[in-house]
Amino acid sequence: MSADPSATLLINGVWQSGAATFDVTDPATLTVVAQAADAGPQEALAALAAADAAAETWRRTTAEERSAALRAGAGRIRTQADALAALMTSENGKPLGEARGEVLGSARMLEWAAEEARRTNGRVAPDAAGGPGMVLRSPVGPALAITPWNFPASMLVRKVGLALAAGCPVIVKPAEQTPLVGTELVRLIAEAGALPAGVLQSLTTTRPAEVAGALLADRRLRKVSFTGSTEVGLSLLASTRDHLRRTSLEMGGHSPAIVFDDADLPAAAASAAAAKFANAGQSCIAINRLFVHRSVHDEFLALLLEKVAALRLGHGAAEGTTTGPLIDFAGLDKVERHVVDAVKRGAEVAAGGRRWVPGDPALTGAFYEPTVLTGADDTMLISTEETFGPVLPLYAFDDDDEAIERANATDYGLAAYVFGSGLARVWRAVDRLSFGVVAVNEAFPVRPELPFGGMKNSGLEREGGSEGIDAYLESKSVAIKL
Ligand code: TXE
Repeated sequence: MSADPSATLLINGVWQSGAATFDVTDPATLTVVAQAADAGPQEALAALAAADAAAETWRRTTAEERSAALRAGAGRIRTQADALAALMTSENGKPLGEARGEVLGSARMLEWAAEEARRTNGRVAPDAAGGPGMVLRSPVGPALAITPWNFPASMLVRKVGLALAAGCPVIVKPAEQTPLVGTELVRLIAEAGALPAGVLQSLTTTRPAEVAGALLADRRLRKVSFTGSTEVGLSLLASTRDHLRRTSLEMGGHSPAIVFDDADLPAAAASAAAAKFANAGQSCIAINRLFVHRSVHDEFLALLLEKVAALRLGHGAAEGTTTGPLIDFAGLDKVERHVVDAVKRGAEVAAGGRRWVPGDPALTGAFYEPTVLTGADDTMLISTEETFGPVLPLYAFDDDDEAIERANATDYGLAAYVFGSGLARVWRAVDRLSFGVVAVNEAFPVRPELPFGGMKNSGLEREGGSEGIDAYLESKSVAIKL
């Protein structure tokens, strides 16, 4: 990066500050921690021209060279993990330990992409009509990666790794709330891998619709990969009406968890708490609806409440903090609305249920107490909409089919969780749940080796696994007559 810390635009190999800047704030204290460059359509089109010019060079780079570049980037991320985590906490608010875990997870994803870079080979089909057929695979071309604020490192690195591994230049557009760690990751990956100008670029902006709009209107952009709200995701898909292009969407979820009566209850309670309250519940795979078999409901609840009582709100950088603030007050209002609605309709607050009032007057951010509700029913707002906050409603169920049916009763289909020990019973649930990712007795089902993505309104395409790289490759069939 240049000496100017607000030079957060990387365009054609040069770090630039752009015509204007914007403030980046610490969501725990609402103080300004840095400035970032505010790109507009002009910078976006300059980046696209550079990506287009670099596409052939990057495509011709050998798979082995691309793999080595990505591995070098992963190594650099590992050595800088503490600094990257601190940067993430300063703009996102999550506890340092979680931030560090995310950074190291990002390095693992990049290492996976480095391996996959060497496996983009096609295949030879058997002879027909006098000769063999061949399937060649080639990069789709310049890609745009639009990423959210909740996992500002892993979402960005996953897209960058898979795009570069496939041979596509990529322009990243990090969320306006969290431009710093994304920009630093771009710098580390570009430098460590000695990437040619235009292969990896970054655009920070407060005008995402204008910046993305300029790129989407241009047919040189061949791929868009987006993680964020359903509304924006669908608008990106609509933009392909005039310029058909490959589109990957990951648009949130409304994850159910089912706790069978033969589950290891202490382990299930610990996993459920972890899968709900990490990142203050602001995760697309956070458990939003927890179905517990009626015969173990009270015992499970007591175990869960012990875990929740151990959570500590505070500044993410403070020792002992397990739960930071929500990203902003709009997020807090939604959480509050959902809890008030649930209580009005008969749910009971078993823990939390209100804004947190910190002892430290510097903590002016949007804090909400980790909350557990019991007696929830399927009509409450909390049951029908993604809350995106630290609220866990419990629903009692009597038989397995009922639990599975209620779990599937959502337009989302990203992640689901099953806790139980009887293989046949667990397997039946896994088979019948309509979700792209199913966690069995596991709190964190994201692994580089596994495709990640949703069914139904949760998205299109997958990231991770060999499917992740397929999303950046075209196939070309060659029919040969000898
Ligand atoms: O998302 P946005 P927001 C859900 C969650 C959350 C809600 C709103 O429920 O409460 O969405 O969050 C860029 N064209 N998730 O407002 O606006 C934006 O700059 C192109 C789920 O933060 O979708 C950012 O980089 N891009 C989720 C990214 O889109 C646009 C993660 C996400 O922002 C754009 C985050 C436009 N018109 C929120 N408008 C998950 N799946 O984990 C915005 N952006």
